[in-house]
Amino acid sequence: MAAHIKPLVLHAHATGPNPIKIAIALESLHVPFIVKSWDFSDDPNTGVKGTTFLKINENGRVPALEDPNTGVISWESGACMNYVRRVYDHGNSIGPPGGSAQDLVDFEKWEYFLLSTLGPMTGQVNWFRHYHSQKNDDALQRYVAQTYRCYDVLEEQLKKSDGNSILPARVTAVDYHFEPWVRQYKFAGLSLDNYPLITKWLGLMDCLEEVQEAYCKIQNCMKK
Ligand SMILES: N[C@@H](CCC(=O)N[C@@H](CS)C(=O)NCC(=O)O)C(=O)O
Repeated sequence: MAAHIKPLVLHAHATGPNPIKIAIALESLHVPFIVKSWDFSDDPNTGVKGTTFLKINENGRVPALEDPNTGVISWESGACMNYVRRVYDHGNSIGPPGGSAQDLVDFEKWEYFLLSTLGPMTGQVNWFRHYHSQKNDDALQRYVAQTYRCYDVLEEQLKKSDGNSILPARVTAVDYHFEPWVRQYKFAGLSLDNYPLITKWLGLMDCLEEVQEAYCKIQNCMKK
């Protein structure tokens, strides 16, 4: 990517999976960016629910992405990802591999499946397992079952590429959306024992340079 691009600002959190997707995409496209770290509090200066951050994203969640080259501010990881693709993926290296109406829908359906279903179900598992103030086993079991149901759907889809990528043709931004959420399976108390293709896919994803660089950048930032 051309050196004249001013670094974008990715607003992130130490462990939250949603900002990592955007870091992976930016790394993949060689778009320069810096990471600004927030906590989940309402502290006016450091928290996503504080006055400073709410001026960037009134929904009080990361990621948010500021682009000084265009003046555009995006939030919601799906909107951030699609902004990055529209503005910086000139060669369509991470977008839909084909141009037919079906190709575009195939890209979007898997993207939305992660954004609306696998991600939120896993998030609820994490919430009821680790953070909810009272034990609520019914809720936990409900979200565990829903997340495994999503894993079943993903495992089936991965048969089309023998576990190499979610869309059969090649790795795309869809894989970037899924990676940080599936990577959390152990933290969520889940098992991949019944999912050999998800296991293979996750191993391949973790070897990608853009994935390694993205985690490294976010973690380095957090150490500062
Ligand atoms: N649908 C949003 C979800 C964003 C989200 O929930 N981000 C988490 C971090 S991964 C967050 O900011 N949580 C703060 C909180 O729950 O207070 C997206 O895809 O960007």
